[in-house]
Amino acid sequence: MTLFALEPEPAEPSRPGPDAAHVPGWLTLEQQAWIVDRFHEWTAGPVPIRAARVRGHEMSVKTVCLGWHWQPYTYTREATDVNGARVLPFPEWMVRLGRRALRETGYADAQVDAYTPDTALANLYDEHAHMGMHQDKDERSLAPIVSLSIGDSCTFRFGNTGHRNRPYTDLILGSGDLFVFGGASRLAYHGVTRVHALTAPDGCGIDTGRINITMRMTGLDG
Ligand code: MD6
Ligand code: FE
Repeated sequence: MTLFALEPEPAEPSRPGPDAAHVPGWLTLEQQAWIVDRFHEWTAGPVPIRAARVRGHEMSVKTVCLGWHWQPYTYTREATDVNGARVLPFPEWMVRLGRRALRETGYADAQVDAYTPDTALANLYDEHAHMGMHQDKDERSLAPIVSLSIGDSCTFRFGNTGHRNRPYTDLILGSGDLFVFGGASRLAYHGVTRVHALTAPDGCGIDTGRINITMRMTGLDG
């Protein structure tokens, strides 16, 4: 037996839909903990983390944004529904990470090179939070979305592009997992049905709760 037998297997992506990929354990614990440190900087930043209001109801998930501020149905540079401050810039390291995510899930070189995400939504879930089935369609660009999860695992429901009902696939997004949504899956309905409390691994940087970061290309300029 070599030492390699003791190393975790490099996870194979699973493909729950066309141009969609799930890579369990894509980030190391050290990378996860480093990103959690960045998350705390973002929430201390000019725009505090907040629950967005959708049709008059507060979401159970709290969100802080980078690059562009998302509020239901629009992106702006200033967080006009929070405190009016301009959001933090989109970090260069996240552009590189997004390109690596596309490369490692089989996207063609031209798509990898063209990928320049300019907004990230960092969501914080407590054990009771969830996200209803939705499409991500506030972006003008249909470039892929790259999703990173840290902390407690969740049940992620990945559906179809037509409507929010079956057929869908329920999968577990655990700490360090990568999920990429592009091409024919870019407008698939999806949601988070539940968070699995007390499942965050030691060393990931968060004891309880779940952080999900989605980077996107808005297709906006200015
Ligand atoms: C979440 N994610 O995982 C919520 N959207 O907490 C999303 O809504 C999402 O993970 C588009 C692509 C990937 C995602
Ligand atoms: Fe989404």
